[in-house]
Amino acid sequence: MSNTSRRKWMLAGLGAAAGASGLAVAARLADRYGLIPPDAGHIYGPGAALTYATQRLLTEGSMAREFSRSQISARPFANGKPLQEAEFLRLQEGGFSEWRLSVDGLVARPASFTLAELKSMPTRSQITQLACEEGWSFIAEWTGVVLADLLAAVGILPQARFVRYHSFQKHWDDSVDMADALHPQTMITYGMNGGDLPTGHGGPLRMRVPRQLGYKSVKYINRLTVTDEIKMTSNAGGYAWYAGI
Ligand SMILES: Nc1nc2c(c(=O)[nH]1)N[C@H]1C(S)=C(S)[C@@H](COP(=O)(O)O)O[C@H]1N2
Ligand SMILES: [Mo]
Repeated sequence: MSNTSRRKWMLAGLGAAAGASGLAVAARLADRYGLIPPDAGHIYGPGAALTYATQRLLTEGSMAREFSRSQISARPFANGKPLQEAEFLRLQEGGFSEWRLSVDGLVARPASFTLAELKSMPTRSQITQLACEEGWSFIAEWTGVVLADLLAAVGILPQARFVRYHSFQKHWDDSVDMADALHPQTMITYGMNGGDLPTGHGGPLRMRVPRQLGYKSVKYINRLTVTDEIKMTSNAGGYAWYAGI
C-alpha cells in the first residue's frame, strides 16, 4: 500500500471504530499503530488517544499558518504575573548572562548553552499565532533556534521518543514527541517582534510549538531532556498532553 492509501485506511479504521464500538476500540487501534500519547491512561483516556492518533495521521508534515508582518498583533497579551523569585530577578539584573539551556538524556553530547551561544547558531524567525486554550490569541514574530538544529548539534540517540522541556517555573515542565520536536516550526525562542523576548512572554528563553495550543509553548526554559519515556499524570495546569490545533 502507498503511504497515502495506508493513512486513509488507518483513518477510516479509527473513525469507524469510534462510531461503531466506542472510543476504547479506537484507542486499541491507535495503540497498534504506536499512536498512544503518554497520558492515555489518565482522565482524558481513550478520547485523548483518538484525538492524538487522528491528528497525527492528518497533520503529519503539515505546517502551522504563518502570517505577514502587517498582521502582527499591536498589543500581545502576556499571560500571568511577572516572576518575583529572587533568583530570577538576580539573573535578569545580570542581563541573563548566567542563564543556561542544558541538554541531556538520550543525546550523544550533553551540553549547556548560554544565550550568546544560542544566538550564534543559525537563526530563524516565524510569524505565528499563539492560541490559548481559554480562547484568546495573538500573532507575533518569534526568533530563535529551530529545536531540530539544536538536537542535531547534540546528536539524538535512536531510542529518542520525546523531548521534555523544563522551566524555571518547575510545575510548567512539559514535553513533545519527536514529530513535534523535529518539526521545522518548533523553536527555542529568544526574540519577539524584533527585540529580546520580554520576560512577560517567557524571556529570556521559551519554547514555541505553533502547531499546539499556547500552554505547550512553555516560558523560561532552562533544560531539555531527550527521553524514550514520559510518565504523565497531568500536564501543566492539568491539560491534555497533546494539544494539536
Ligand atoms: N512557564 C510558563 N509557561 C507558560 C505559561 C505559564 O504560566 N508559565 N502559560 C502558558 C499558557 S496557558 C499560555 S496560553 C501561553 C501564554 O503566552 P504569553 O504569556 O506569551 O501570552 O504561555 C504558556 N506557557
Ligand atoms: Mo493558555
